[in-house]
Amino acid sequence: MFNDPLHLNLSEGHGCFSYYPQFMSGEEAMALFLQLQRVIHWQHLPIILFGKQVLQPRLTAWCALDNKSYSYAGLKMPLQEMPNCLTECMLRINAHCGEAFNSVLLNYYRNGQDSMGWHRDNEPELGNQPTIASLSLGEARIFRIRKYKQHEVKSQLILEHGSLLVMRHQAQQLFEHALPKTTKSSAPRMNLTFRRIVTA
Ligand SMILES: O=C(O)CCC(=O)C(=O)O
Repeated sequence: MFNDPLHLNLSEGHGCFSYYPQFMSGEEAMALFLQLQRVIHWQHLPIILFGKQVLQPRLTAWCALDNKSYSYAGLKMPLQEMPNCLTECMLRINAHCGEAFNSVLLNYYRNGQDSMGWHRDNEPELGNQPTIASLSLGEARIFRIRKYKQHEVKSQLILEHGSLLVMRHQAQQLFEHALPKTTKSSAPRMNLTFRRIVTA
C-alpha cells in the first residue's frame, strides 16, 4: 500500500528515521487538519529553558488514553480527551508501524516564525529506545537532524502535507532534531507525534 520509505542516509543509525511521503492523501490530510483545528484546545504554554520560563514558539496539546501524562522542560502537559478522528488516525498508524501508541503530542505552527528547537524525545515516560511516529499536516516545513552533542547538521528533509516520519531504535540516543523558523512560508502547519507512554 505504501511506497518504500526513504531511509535517511545517516552513516550511523541506519533505520533510525523512515519517511513515508504520502501516508495520507492530500484531501484526507486536509480534512483532518481542519477538524483538529476546530476540536482541539490549542494552548500557548511556557516551558523552562536554561532556568528561565519562556513561551514555546508554537501552540500545543496533549491527548492520551488511560489518562497517561507527559512532561517535558518543566511543563506537565494538560490532558485532553482524544477526539474520535485522532483515535482512528492513531489506530491506523499503530497498524502501519506495528506499535501500540497510546498518546499524541500535537504541535501547531501558526506561521513560519513558529518553530521547535534542537531536542531529543527521551523523557522517562517513553522508555528505552522509543518509536515515535510524526504525521505532518498543512504547510511543508524543513526538519533537521544532527548527531547529539555534535553541532553539524547531518541530514534534513521537507516534511510534506500527509507525510509520516517514523523515528525508531537509537534515534533519540544518537541524534537530536529541530524544526527551524522560516521566512519562506507563512501558512500554518500541524504535527502529530504519536507516542507510547510506558509508565502508569
Ligand atoms: O513538528 C515537527 O515535525 C517536530 C515535532 C517534534 O520534534 C516533537 O514533537 O518532538
